[in-house]
Amino acid sequence: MTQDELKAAVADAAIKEIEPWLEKDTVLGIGTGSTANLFIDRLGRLGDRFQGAVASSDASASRLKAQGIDVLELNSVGTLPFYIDGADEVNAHLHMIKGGGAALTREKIVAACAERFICIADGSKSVARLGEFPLPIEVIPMARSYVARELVKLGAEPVYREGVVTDNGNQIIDCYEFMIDDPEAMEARLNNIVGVVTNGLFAARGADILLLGTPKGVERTA
Ligand code: ABF
Repeated sequence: MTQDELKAAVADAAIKEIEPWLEKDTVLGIGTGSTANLFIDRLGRLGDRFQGAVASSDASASRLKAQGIDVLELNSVGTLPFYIDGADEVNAHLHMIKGGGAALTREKIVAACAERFICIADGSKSVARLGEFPLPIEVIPMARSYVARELVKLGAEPVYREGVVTDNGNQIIDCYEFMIDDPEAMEARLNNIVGVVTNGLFAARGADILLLGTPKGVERTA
């Protein structure tokens, strides 16, 4: 199976996962990226079964609207029953690295409001130890060099993602050569650097359900 077929399989599995829970007033949290896009494309046919969705990026909001799904402001809704999103890496504890698409801040905010986070990913995203994928950090532009120096002290090789401006008007630094032994501790430590808006470790609030696409089928871990 190709990687795209594996992504499609987990998007189908996520639809099956949420479908029994949909009610007229349900608002879903929806992530960003190619796997989330495949999920959005399948969500359209269920559009009359739930109220709408909160999106973690402008790109996902546009795609949801194209499927006829109402996009709501997070501040106008309460707790979301589900947040469905992809990941760049996920470990056995369902801790993740996210943010390859630069949407990490809104992803973390929407995930925080969700009762259950469903991570949908093809098997290549499953790792024993997080960090092979460069960890993204969203920073306030004027703090970029300061934050980069602090990241070097932690052992990372920070690289400014040139030309990228986040939906929040900030910049991204990617941390290379930064293998992470204790994701929860590192997430908190990175949050403490002044000028960091969000780091791409999703460990304090990891996934609750992982749907992983493998050639043998979709593996479900909860
Ligand atoms: C979002 O999309 C990001 O947090 C992550 O960077 C990325 C995964 O993308 P894809 O599904 O295209 O691999 O979930």
